[in-house]
Amino acid sequence: MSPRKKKALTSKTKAAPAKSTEVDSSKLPKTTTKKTTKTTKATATKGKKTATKITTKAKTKKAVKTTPAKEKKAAAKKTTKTATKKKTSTRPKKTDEIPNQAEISLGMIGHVDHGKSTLTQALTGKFPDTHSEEIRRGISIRLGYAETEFRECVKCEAPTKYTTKKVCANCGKETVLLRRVAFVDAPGHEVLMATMLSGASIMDGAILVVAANERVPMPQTREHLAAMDIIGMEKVIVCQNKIELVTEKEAVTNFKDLKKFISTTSAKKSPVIPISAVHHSNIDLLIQNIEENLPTPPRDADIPPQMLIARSFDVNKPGQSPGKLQGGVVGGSIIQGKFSVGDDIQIRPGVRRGNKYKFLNTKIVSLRSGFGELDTAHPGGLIGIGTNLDPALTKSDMLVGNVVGYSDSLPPSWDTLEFESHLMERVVGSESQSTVQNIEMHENLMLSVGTAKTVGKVVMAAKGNVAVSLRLPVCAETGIRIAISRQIDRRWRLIGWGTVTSGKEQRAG
Ligand SMILES: Nc1nc2c(ncn2[C@@H]2O[C@H](COP(=O)(O)OP(=O)(O)OP(=O)(O)O)[C@@H](O)[C@H]2O)c(=O)[nH]1
Ligand SMILES: [Mg+2]
Ligand SMILES: [Zn+2]
Repeated sequence: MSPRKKKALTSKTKAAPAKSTEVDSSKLPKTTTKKTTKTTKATATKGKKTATKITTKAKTKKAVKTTPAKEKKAAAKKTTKTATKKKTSTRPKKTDEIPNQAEISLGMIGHVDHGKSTLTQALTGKFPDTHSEEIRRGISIRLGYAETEFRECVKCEAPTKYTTKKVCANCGKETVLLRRVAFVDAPGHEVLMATMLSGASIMDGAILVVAANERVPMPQTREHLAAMDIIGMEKVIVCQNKIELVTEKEAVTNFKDLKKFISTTSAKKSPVIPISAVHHSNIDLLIQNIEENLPTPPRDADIPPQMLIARSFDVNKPGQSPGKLQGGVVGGSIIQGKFSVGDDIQIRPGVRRGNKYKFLNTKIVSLRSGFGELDTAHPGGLIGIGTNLDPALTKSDMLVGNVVGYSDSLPPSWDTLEFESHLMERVVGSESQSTVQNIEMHENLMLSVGTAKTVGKVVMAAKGNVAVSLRLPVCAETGIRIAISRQIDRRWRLIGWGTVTSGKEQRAG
């Protein structure tokens, strides 16, 4: 599958074009907050037993002690592999060869409360839940985002040599930059599946975080991994987290259960790394595994560029004088090609005018990544594009789900989308795992297409060929994969995927 096809999927909760399906965070069951407290308590009590074991630098070694024997062997094997690999490797790269942006975006996926945001923080130094509602509830609601540098100490051995720090904690030597990496932290709560799917469309690989102190698999462990299956993403590393909360025997049992579970999924070849995100244990081993198993995908800079919008803003302060007003900013992931300052761009499906949508035409005024300003931006991480659009059009994520490109090479925007449907056997995201029923005429489905999500009514359902009349148009190439969700017990559940075949194009606005 082409990278474009592989990545094409999905939607975003905050997407203005999908108000009807938006999750009202105030309706999230409060039990989660309780659960979080419980986990934290467990950390404080059970964790105490091992707290003496896992402190300071001895942490890593001690934590490795709790590592199931099998994995230890695997880790040892990996270490030797790196050592031999190094002879032929061109690394370490020189810092000045590395562009001023992340070169790969990795997703944090998995069941609620299993430690995705904590691991994002351990890897990047930034806790991704920054919104007051997220802090109050102790869960992620939006897609989180953070960037880091993977570095290595040329003096130390693997895995200790892998770090995100500029100075080696082991020997004090300055470390060398390997890669700039971005993390897209998905929320794990079951009602936020659409947001996870939106994030999945901009991931080049993923880390599945699974708590060692819960049974395997929990529903969203299954559902998030199913989403990876759907987009054909095999680049997954599994982290067995909260390892310090369980005994060695429990860790081994949980590890075996985890291996058994992933053996039935596309992550069957994925390494499983025992870690403790709160104690930063085995983070070096995880970085080593990411470096070895999740390489930067090959990119073709010469094909027409496309960016999936994941955020959009008005960066002006209230009361800004009109002369100083800055144009609207859109943030997203470039999935192919490259954009440069000065490019004329189009945004599809654009904005609503009466009962139609109108494409937006504008110019790239500036390009920015978390690492600084750019003249040209390539795939990898989130890129902010400054435009000369009226900022009222971009404020509050209004353009999330849109696609940016050149007017003569953007895919069509569809009012009705036709696709070949492939349904899963079971609704993996629910406890009951009920059987997935066939798609029926007139039923409502939610389609995740790139970062867009759109609800629509089925207007054709024959032998796996389905057409959905969309409430909000979506821009999509034929041949790409989309995720199909159905409302079951008032929750949108992933039921399968579709390959876009054709449709009815958006009426020109
Ligand atoms: N003991 C222990 N607790 C952890 C570990 N990692 C995370 N936690 C705790 O688990 C709880 C949930 O962690 P988060 O990182 O918010 O989990 P999450 O997967 O991002 O949750 P959602 O985004 O809401 O799905 C918090 O109380 C963390 O402190 C760990 O390695 N050990
Ligand atoms: Mg989180
Ligand atoms: Zn060192």
